[in-house]
Order: sequence, then C-alpha cells, then structure tokens
Amino acid sequence: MSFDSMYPRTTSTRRIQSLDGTWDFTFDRQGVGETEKWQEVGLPNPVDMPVPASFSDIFTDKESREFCGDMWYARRVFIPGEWRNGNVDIRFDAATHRAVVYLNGIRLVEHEGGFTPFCAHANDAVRWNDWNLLVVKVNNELSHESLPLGRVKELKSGARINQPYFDFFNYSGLQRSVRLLYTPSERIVDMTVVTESVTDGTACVRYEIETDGEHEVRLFVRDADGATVVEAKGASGALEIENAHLWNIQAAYLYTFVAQIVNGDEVIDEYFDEIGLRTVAIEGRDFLVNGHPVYLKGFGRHEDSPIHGRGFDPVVARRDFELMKWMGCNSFRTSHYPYAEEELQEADREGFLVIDEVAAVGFLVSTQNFDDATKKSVAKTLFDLPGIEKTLEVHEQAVRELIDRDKNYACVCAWSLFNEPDFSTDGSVPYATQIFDLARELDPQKRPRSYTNVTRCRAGIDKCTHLADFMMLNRYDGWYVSPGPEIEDAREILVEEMHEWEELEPDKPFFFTEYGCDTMAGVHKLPSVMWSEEYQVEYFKMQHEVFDMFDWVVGEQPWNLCDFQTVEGKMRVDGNKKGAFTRDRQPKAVAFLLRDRWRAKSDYIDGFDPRSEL
Ligand code: GCB
Repeated sequence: MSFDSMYPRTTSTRRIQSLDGTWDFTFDRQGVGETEKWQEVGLPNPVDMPVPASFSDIFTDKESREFCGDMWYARRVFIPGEWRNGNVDIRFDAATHRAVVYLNGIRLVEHEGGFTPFCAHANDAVRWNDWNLLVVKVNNELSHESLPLGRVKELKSGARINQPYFDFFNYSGLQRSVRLLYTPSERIVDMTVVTESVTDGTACVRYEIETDGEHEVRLFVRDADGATVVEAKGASGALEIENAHLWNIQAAYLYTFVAQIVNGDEVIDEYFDEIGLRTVAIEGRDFLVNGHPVYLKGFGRHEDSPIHGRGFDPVVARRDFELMKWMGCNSFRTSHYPYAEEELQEADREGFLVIDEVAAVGFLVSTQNFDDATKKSVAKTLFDLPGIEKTLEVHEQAVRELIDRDKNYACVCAWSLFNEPDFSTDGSVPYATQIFDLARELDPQKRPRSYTNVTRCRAGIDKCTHLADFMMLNRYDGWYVSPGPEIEDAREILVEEMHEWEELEPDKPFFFTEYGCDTMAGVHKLPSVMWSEEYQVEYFKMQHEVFDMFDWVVGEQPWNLCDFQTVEGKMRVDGNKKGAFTRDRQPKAVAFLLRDRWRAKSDYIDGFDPRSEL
C-alpha cells in the first residue's frame, strides 16, 4: 500500500474534510482549457455538477450524454492554517478515466486509470487559512492504451464519440468521493497484514508498517469489543493471536489493527484498518477458506444505477447487499473494474468473498465483444497487434494499484486479471505471463489468480489456461449459442465442452463466472420464448443441471445481479437485460429460482458452519 492507496481515516493525528457536493463543471469541446487558464481563473459559464456522480444521465441532450474528451471540474476549498506543519493531500477515490489536478493554478498530479485512488500532494500550492481554487481536468477517451479498451470515432459532423470494446456504458467523471486529508509531517505510508496460518485456534499473522521517518513504530490489535489482544513493537514482525475469531463466509469478524509512530509517550501518527483473519488456498480441485472447501454463489455485478450511472451510491450498494443476502449469495465478482472501497468494506463486514477484477476488459479485436465472442477464432488477436507493449504497461500499473489498494481485505479471495481476453494465439502468452507473474509478486497474501475464459476460446483453444490457478468460464450456450428452441443442443454443447475440460485441466477448481440470458421483466409467454421470464427460468435450470454433473464446478455467478446500461445497439434494449433483478432492483421470476437453489446449498462443501462457532 502506498499512502495514496490507504483508505482515509480520521485518527488522533489525522483529519479529513469531505469535498463531495456541488462542483462547477464544463465540457471543453475545443480543448482550450489550459490555454485559457481555467486552472487559474476557474471555469467559464459552468453548470452545477454533483460529486460523486457520472455526468451522462444528468443531462437531457444527447451530445452531453455522449460527450467524449476533456471535462473540467472546479470548486473552492478552505484549507485550515493549523495544517501548515503537516501534509495536505487531496484524495480522489477515482477519476474516470484520467485526470490532471491543479490547485491555485499549480499542476499537482496527473493520473491514468479510472477505478483506483490517487492523491494530489498540495502543500506547495496551498494558501493557508484561506480559500483555494481546486480545478480538475478529467478525460474519458477510450483507446488501446486505456483500461478498459475502446476507441474514439469521429462522426461526419466532426463530433467524436467513444466506442467501447465492452458491454457497459462508458460512464465517467468524478464518480467516487474526493477528500482533503491532513496527516502529520512524519507519517505511516503503508500497512500490510497477512494471516500466515491458523493452528489450534492460534492465528499467526505477519505485519509490515512503512513510515517516511525514523521514529519507533508500535502496533495494537484490538478485538471487536475494543480490547487489545496483542501489542508489538517494530515496523514489521510476526504476531500470534490466541483463540482467534476467524473471518468466515457469512460469519465475518474484524480486528482493528492500530499502527502508531511514537516518540516516547508522544503519538506522532496513528492509522488503523479493520482486518479479518483468514487463509485462502487452492488444493487440488478445492477452493479453501480457512482450510474448508467452499462453493461460490453470487453474481457478476456492475456499479450502475439510474441517473447516478457509475457514481458511487451507498444506498444502491446497500440494497444490492440486501438482495444478495436474500438470495443466499456468498460472493460476487467486481466485473469489470475495481469497485469503490466502501463495497469491499461492506463485503468484509458481511462475510462475502470477492473476486477482484482489474479493468482489463475489451481484449477482443472487435467493437462489441459480447457479440463477437461467440464466433470462431481469428488469425490475429489484440495481443498480436503493434503497440501492445503500451497496453501492457497500462495494465501492469492497473494491477499494481489494484493490489496495493485491496491487499488487506479479507473478502478479496482471488484476482481476476482479464475479462474475456482472446488467448487463442501464441502472441498472448508472453503478455499474460507478465501480468500473472506481477500479481504473484505483488500480492503479500499470494491469492489465487485467474481470468474469465470467453466462449471463443473454449476448451482446447485457449493458450493461457496453464497460468490460471483456477478456471473461470463465461458461457452463453442457450443464449448467444443455440438459443430458444435449440436449447437442448446448447446443453449438449456445454456438456461436451465440460468433458473436454475434465481432460485438459484435471487439477483445477472451476467457477462459472458468467451465464445468463436477456429478459424483459414482465414479458410472460407459454410456451416460453427468448426474452420472456419463463425462458430465463428454463435456461437457468438447464445450466444448473449441467453444473451439478461435475463436482469440480465449485462456483456459480450468473450474469448479472441487475439489468444495467450499455452502449446503444441492435442487441440491447435500453441496456443489458440479463439481470435477475431490474435496474431499479426488483426481482424477475429467476430470482426466486436462484434463491431456492442457493439457500439449500451450504457455503462450505464439507458442511462446516462457522455461525455455530460465533
Ligand atoms: C460477456 C461480458 C459481459 C457482457 C455479457 C453479455 O461475456 O463479459 O461484459 O455484458 O457477456 O451480456 O453479453
């Protein structure tokens, strides 16, 4: 963790001032912001823009909704004089997809990547005990050098639009919180906690605290009642926590790790994090949590809701957890980008497992991968194109920032390093190897790594399966392949493929990380037809019958928890309708089927019930 990745917390030595609320906003259609010195004088004719939010669905005209290019945000910030002797940083939980930050006209920082946090260190630009002008230029253009991937298309009128290589709307802007942070001049800049093992109720934990000074470091571990259970001196070391309350699925327990820099009795800096003690591992065909084999039940999701777009909304996030709990879920995948930190904190508290995905989506040579994904393999993949080294650099940085941010969360049980890459040519192997090696090197917990395998790269075609510690399959047999009246053919295709995997990868656990079919809530048909609620139910029954034939399938996460917004297109009716719930979070018939199935299926395959131990 670097300072930028540490979730902001108020402590005896740290202060936070929220910068959420109404900002000035304007599109920079001519690209003149810098030359006209908007960073110094503020924005011309701004409109009000709430932060956090995506800008697109607030506007009533198409041009604004589809805007592609630079957009500027500005607001005034009062910075207290008593903070002069410490560090002042402006923390952006995310700026999609890239940003340049100015304070009082001085350029502080630039950041690439729309789903991970960064800080603008502000001391040299601050007017103390006074109002300061904070200006941010955000850009939302997609390219082969952005994650996710896409391109910009110029229309005959000269207008430019984004063309995503992925199936979700390219929402952008300041979509997560912005905060002003005060920390002391000598400070904690990193904290890492790893549960090495748990034996006879004693957890062996390794920790490391990084500071930017020379003073002594202390660590206190407090239990949920606030009692100190262990104390340690030194910036790193091993701890033993006796009678440890482990973090388990649907039976979460979080300790508070308090780190301090001290000088005698004086506390120079203090930081804390809430951390669950648990191990994750793969053994043969089992995915183990605390040594017990688990079955993942849950969804691929999106951060997406009406009007807010991808703007983080704690109300929607909470509703999603309630829906998932109602269904008996125990997990989700952060498809297709790192979610807001608050989502992971909630998962930590609720005892959900999270497959944490980097925004590496769009790795098919097509503009709409969900369509093209089902077609046969091509001679050249994206990995064979010139310029792919630049994509790799951006991808590596995104993996660094993801792991740096999320390494301590107990809920994060695995890394998803790509969504549906076309791994059908040899050209993909060196690229993928580099990403997999990097994740292994960076993760202090050495969590299992994988990627979602796309239909086009079915068993036998994909050249990179040897890199994955477990397999994740995205399959749409019965929807994109052999749909409707051909559904029994779809079953056969899927079963046949599973037999092939059985031969090819006999030592790995498999999860289905996507399967589903578009369904318009309220459309009922007897007999069923595609898009009706009845067809969705039949499709899911067929899929589950296939999964249950193979005991090495140890997870199912249908696509998607809710309907969500996408680009306009022939395949989409105001968005993707594969949700078990509508976009306003009400159930379709299939939600009840999934609920019955999942509530009857225990989280731990060996019958272990951690709730009985609480
Ligand atoms: C996929 C993609 C996902 C799409 C989905 C679909 O394979 O991973 O982003 O939304 O298919 O519905 O087509």
